[in-house]
Amino acid sequence: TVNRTYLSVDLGASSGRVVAGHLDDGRMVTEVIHRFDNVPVAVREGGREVLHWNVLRLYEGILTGVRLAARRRNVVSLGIDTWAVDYGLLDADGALLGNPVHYRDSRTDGVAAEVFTHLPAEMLYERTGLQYQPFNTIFQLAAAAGSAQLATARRLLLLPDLLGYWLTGVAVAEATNASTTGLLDVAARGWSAEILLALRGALGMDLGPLLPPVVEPGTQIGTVDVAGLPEVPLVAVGSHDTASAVVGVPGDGDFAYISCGTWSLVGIELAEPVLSEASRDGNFTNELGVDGSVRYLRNVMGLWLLQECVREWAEAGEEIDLAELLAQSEEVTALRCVVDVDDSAFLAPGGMPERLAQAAAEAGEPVPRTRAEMVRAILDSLALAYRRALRAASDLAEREISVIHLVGGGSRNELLCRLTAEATGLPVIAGPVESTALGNLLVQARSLGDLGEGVDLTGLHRLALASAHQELTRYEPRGGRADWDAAEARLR
Ligand code: LFR
Repeated sequence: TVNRTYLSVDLGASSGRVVAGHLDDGRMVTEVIHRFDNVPVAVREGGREVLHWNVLRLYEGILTGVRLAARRRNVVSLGIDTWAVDYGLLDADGALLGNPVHYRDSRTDGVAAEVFTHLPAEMLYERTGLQYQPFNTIFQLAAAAGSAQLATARRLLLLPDLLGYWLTGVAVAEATNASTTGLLDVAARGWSAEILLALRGALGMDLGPLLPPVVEPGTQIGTVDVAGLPEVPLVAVGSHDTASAVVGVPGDGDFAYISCGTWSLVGIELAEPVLSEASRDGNFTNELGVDGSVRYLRNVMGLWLLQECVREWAEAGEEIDLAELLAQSEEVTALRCVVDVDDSAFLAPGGMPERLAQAAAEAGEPVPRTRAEMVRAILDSLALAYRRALRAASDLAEREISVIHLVGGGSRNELLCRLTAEATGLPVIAGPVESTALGNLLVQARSLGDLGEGVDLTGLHRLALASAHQELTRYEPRGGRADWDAAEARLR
């Protein structure tokens, strides 16, 4: 099977990639075939500019990557994952109605509070297990209630499912991503009739007919049917990028994970959801994972804060060398300034250095004076937020955590990894960088029968370890926790 190549498509908030994988001696060997930028575009709609994804550009990047791979390899399957919650609407002819809206667009401002007056937050959490985020699909749809597009729509497809529909003509809703909509019953792993009915009553939105059947990861959705592309099965993977990233964690036993990219998703893998009041208060989510598992985690604002600062500085015409900036930030006094990175004030794009400075001032913290101090404040604050989230996950789910796996692009950030080990008092194993692609590829290989019989989720994690062990770095916790305790107390 050396020549059998699986292709993963992974779209992140700032870039997309097509990664090829093949099995060799019990390992998934990966190669990045094609990378392309993901640049959102603001376009006027009536009175205001709305932030959109450039979805055709993304689709074109996918086509290019698949063509490149097929020229050089024997491609046998394809799987797609992207960020969560966002969707496209199709009309009765199957044509896309408008460009999908970016979850960071302000159309959802104030909408959740309105929805909660009809569908209480407690009821929603009990059914869906989903964290509160202002951009959850349910709130985006409520913001779009009464729009011409929604009135015309006959199908609602989350982004990976939309791209999959374009490739195969088959419309489904993959379960892990559907669990981020706020419309899915977490126990039944299917659409919640109760929530759909309540929405119809309260907002006059009849979403039921728009929603395609839910499929679990591993299902073969259909065959790619696009001129010039190989006619291979499209496999439903954990189409929520975080679900694939968690499959790609090289963990064993009592591990926690931090999937660190634009967001940091901090949590553990569970067999059953935790739907307690305390869990809702802690804003922990029970998003679905592969093989019936639950991803019990919290969204931490992540490297978005750093990316936005760097973007802002670069746009002001400065030469920004991130490696140098990180090296300088190592020299800054530790925990000089910390802010609450989970503040939703940081969600929207633009003006990040000013917003961070303002948050520091309001919290009575010394405002960073240099770029290096700003970067250090971000990394210290992230590590503090990871520590808070992991403690809460452990308490709420009553589970021990003995090691942290930090995967994704952030695993390259040595300072962040070291600070995370220090803040939590736990060893941090960093890598792989492309855990999402790895998790995506492993689910495809298993679906095609290439992993043999009986490989469960634990087995997938072992394969992830076998595949990635050479690129893993271990950070031991050093120093006392007292400084971190004090910083945490300051934030409270
Ligand atoms: C990470 C991620 C998170 C989700 C956020 C928005 O890429 O998918 O899991 O909460 O993006 O979709």
